Amino acid sequence: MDIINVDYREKIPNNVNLTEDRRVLKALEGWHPGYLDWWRDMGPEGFQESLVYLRTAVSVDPKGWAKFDYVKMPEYRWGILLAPQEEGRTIPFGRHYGEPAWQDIPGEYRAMLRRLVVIQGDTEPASVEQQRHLGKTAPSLYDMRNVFQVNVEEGRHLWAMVYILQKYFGRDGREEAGELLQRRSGSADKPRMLGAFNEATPDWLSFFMFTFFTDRDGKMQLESLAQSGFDPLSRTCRFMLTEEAHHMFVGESGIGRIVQRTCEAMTAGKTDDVAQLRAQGVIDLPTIQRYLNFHFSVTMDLFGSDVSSNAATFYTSGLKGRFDETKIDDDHLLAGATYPVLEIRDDRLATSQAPALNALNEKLRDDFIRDAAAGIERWNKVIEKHGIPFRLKAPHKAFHRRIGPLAAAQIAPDGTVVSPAEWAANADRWLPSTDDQAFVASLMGRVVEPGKFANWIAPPSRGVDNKPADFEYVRFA
Ligand code: BYC
Ligand code: FE
Ligand code: FE
Repeated sequence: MDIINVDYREKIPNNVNLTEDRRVLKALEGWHPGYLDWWRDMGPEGFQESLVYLRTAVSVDPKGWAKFDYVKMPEYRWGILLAPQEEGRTIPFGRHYGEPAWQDIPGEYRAMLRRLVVIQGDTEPASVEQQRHLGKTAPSLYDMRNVFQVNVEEGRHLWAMVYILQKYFGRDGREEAGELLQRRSGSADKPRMLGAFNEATPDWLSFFMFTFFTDRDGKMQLESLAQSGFDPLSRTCRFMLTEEAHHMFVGESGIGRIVQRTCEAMTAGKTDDVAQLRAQGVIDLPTIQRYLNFHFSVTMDLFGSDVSSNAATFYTSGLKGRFDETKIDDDHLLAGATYPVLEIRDDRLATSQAPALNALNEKLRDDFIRDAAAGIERWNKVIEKHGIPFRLKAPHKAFHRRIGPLAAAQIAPDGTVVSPAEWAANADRWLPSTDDQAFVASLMGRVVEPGKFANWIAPPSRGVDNKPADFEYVRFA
């Protein structure tokens, strides 16, 4: 089979020659019904029979890999697509630097790699579970289609990890693949593995913040795993990244449109009075800032502890590299190198130098912050254009942490260590209050007329797949 174009007549579309890999095909076919049960139980509630205008990956050619059509989501073709194998690819970092990339997993690294793949895999269905009620309150058909697009692609990302588990990890892999369908976001007894994926995504402001920040952790982690010496993982992550770009677009443009609408109301009414703006049914900028603070901080935690021996081992072993590894000009071993990390000294944040190998989580967190900052500045451009003296801002990376040494203190958005009493007195200014949440919830109501948008969000500048503004992105059953 052609590596670039995918045969869609097959039950599981793929470019990994599944028809000739009977063992893996059988394992995947055995897993498929459970996946569909999970999708029906935990996927978008109330829209399983609707026709949704979705893109499906039909190739891994960067110039044209997707086709758009109306699909019922349970009939979506979740395929297994790996970026083409690079002739002569070598391991770009760690103690195996320069050796040919592995087509199979070295025995001594199996357990570690399995853990990385399971953690990656676990986040994908978790996000679908978190977003399952959003269709009911979509601000337009365009937005409804976008959340469903994100959902089916996160479903495909789960397939991508399950393929790796079933092909390369034998019985253990099959067990892990089963368990990925058992855990549930927010469950008390079988929660998802990482913190942010057990938080609720109850409204569209949260959804857009999630896709802007948390899907961007997905991007950074996938970029790091795309460097892996284990070539099949690298290739699968490289293709996932093409889809990831759309998820972050949904978040960035979604918040941008909310900010736009709020600024229009502020300009028209010549006011920044929160009560007045809320009475007009738009989301005031300070509330947007508090949601930003929350999603930024839970995403900070996803990078793990600032100093981590796991991270050092993943790197040295050649399993997980750095963001842009091949573009960095150093020894790719980090021998003797150091990296600044934060600690709390005399009730203040202070910097100390850690071995760079152990500080790889912190480095990726910093890379993420730079990547996110550019998007935040694009939101600020909208505010600036309206002549409004307010700027959105990422909080300090130490703010509101639950993971790593900074979790031991209470830290304000500006990075000041505060007492529990000060925290309690200010928490409602720094994070969404119950009042904010109730207000945002009160705005959520479904808008289904083609071309119409809820009052709190501006229309997008262009449609999906160049469709006109009043295109019927979802047809209800
Ligand atoms: N919550 O040594 P440490 C995506 C655990 S998102 C709960 O610092 P390490 C997506 C940690 O597991 C990308 N637990 O950890 C986005 C460890 O547990 P054990 C997902 C946490 O290993 C949107 C212990 O604490 N992919 O794709 O250096 C929609 C000690 O920590 C958390 C990946 O993350 C947390 N936040 O780093 C859909 C890539 N943080 O071993 C999808 C794969 C840490 O003591 N994962 N812990 O039981 C990794 O690279 C690493 O596992 C981590 C953690 C960076 C997550
Ligand atoms: Fe994903
Ligand atoms: Fe994503």
